[in-house]
Amino acid sequence: MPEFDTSHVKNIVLLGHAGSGKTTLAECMLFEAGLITRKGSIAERNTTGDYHELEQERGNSIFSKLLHTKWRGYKINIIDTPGYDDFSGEVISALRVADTGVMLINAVMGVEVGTDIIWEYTEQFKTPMIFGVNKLDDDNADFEKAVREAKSHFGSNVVVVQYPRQTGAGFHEIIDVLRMTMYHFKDNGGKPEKMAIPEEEKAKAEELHKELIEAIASNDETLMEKYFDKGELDEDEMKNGLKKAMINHDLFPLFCLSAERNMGSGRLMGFIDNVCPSANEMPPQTTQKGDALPCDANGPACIFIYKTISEPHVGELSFFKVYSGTIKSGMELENETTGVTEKITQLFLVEGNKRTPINELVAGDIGATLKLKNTHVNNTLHIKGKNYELPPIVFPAPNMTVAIETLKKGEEEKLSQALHQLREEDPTLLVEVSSELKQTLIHCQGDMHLAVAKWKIEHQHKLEVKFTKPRIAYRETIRKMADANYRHKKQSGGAGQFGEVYMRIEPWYEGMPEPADLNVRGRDTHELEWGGRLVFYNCIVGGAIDARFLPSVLKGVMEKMHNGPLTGSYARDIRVCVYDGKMHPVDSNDISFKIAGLQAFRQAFQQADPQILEPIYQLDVLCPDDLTGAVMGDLQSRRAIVEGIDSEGHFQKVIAKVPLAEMDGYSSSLRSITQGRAKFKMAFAGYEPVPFDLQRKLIDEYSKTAKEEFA
Ligand SMILES: Nc1nc2c(ncn2[C@@H]2O[C@H](COP(=O)(O)OP(=O)(O)O)[C@@H](O)[C@H]2O)c(=O)[nH]1
Ligand SMILES: [Mg+2]
Repeated sequence: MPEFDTSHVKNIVLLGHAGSGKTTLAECMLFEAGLITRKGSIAERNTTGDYHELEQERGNSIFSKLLHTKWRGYKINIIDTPGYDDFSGEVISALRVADTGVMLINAVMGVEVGTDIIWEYTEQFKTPMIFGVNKLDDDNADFEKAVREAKSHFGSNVVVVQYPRQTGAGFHEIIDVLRMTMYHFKDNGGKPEKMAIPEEEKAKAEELHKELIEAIASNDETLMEKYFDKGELDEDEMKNGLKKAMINHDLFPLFCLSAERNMGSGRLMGFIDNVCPSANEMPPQTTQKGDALPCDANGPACIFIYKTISEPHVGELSFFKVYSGTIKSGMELENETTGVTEKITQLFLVEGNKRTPINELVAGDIGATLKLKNTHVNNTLHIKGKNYELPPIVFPAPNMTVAIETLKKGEEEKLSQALHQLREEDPTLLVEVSSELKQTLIHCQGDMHLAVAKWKIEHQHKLEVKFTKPRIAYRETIRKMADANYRHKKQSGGAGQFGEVYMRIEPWYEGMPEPADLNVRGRDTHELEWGGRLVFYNCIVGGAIDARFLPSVLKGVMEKMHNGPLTGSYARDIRVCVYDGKMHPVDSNDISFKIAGLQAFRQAFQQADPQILEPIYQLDVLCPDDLTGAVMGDLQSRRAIVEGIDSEGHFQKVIAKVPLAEMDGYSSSLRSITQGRAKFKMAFAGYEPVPFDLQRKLIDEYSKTAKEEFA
């Protein structure tokens, strides 16, 4: 028998801006439940959550951590998450499997940008949410302001369940307006003493109690009737009403905490046990095919992998949630995504970096197994004979790209293995080996994310690397029509070479008319793998060149399209008409016509008002109102075109088009201009001509480095 059945398992995710106290609160929850005998702290670098060497070095969370606690007959799985937007992939995957979010608000700071950003994700998942106003022991804490801001940012559905009698050093009492009780804590927190609400607080407590009841009743007709009849709801009615409203994302109860002084976490856990939904009280998960998969321990076994780690002192683990059935060690499961059968040899309960073997896990629970060979994040595994596939976690697109290389030569293969491993653990980090740019690129979320990748490569893979600027994938094209002819002739001993080609080139565009003065005898359209087209016309009259030489001419043109005449970049959107030429009865051959084709094309290109194109990105920057000026000023220095400003929630959204070449280091520079209060998204928009000066500069740089292909 499992120790906890499905309805006694609660999955919560701790959320909030960095520094709001999530990791400290998790530590309280473990300590209060007696799972750890000493409460660790961030200052002493010994919390259960922030066990990773790098987290202890930096003093804040970077990875999401699975922990669990037991409170009054319930198991609470806790996923502690990092607060910085660079690590939002960890938050999103945690939200995918959690059934309730606990959002901490720092009572000193109020609602911060991280709170807002994370809130957006919780809205996508419609996760039932609780607020915890933390750090009420701080002398600068302002509870009323935190509540005001929470209501203004997240709506009047934020309802106060508790308020502090006093904040700052004197924070010892929490007044609970659901239970109409006061909790009094000793200096070092722990189990509070329950007391009657003192006379001078009664009016305020009554008023908040009424507000809470009305909020609950207004979301439920039956309760509304009862409330009208009796003028009151009892505790069970309130709990049930709250549970329903939380599941529907209609009410967000707010609690009081001092995680540092260990006050308030017991009551919060009691509320999680009794009011927050278990997985089987949430709407059933639907498969990709649209079938509902009820969260039932007796159903067919089905799990979803939400995270993988590979750490020296912890091992290689895959974390999963059981969506249906009961998973037992030794079970064989089919991976719907990769098609392989995997044996679950060991199941674990996880406590930060400690793992305890267990025999089984029921539907709704979260646990880990030794990393399965062909199983990755986002895979669904199920018993034989089913075809369940659960919707994948959609990770955020990258915001920043750098090129990476090893300091020592000959370690390329080791680097590629290290990057493969990094990618396996972190789906928000993308690796691209670009044959065009001849660079290995890392696409990531921001500079902090990159620093973590570098740390892992250096410490876990023992490789020294450096990051460099990624080259820009320029394109070349032409802006007017030009003609050229080229005769290739070589007659030095042995067999000679001869080929002559006349060619016209023009900018190609959709729907362009056929050439009026040429006799078109054949046409090929080549969709170029790097974008755009090459359209190749045979307009030869009177058999001036044999048709069998035309593929060689095309080959020569294509070679130059690959390696554009201006900067060696790919060329695009050109129509080539070959309309005349000469052959030699003996010396003409494929190579001669390829060379003639290439050189004629190169000459024509230079005459055709050639233009370098650069990649342009659509950029959206979200920032608070007071920062739009600074954000736009900075964008102007990057050749950006600001297209408008919109408001989005509590943010202003600056919308711009900006050349990729100007976006190097944008992540850190935006962070420093806005003190981390802004975020941005970028997406490729298209190619645009570079300004004249830049074109000159690029051509000069290229001509210094380019070697002539033909002596
Ligand atoms: N005064 C006070 N400090 C706290 C409280 N909770 C956390 N802290 C401190 O705030 C800092 C950030 O806490 P941490 O748990 O790492 O926050 P996280 O980034 O949300 O995980 C640490 O220095 C904690 O010691 C609290 O209730 N009161
Ligand atoms: Mg933390």
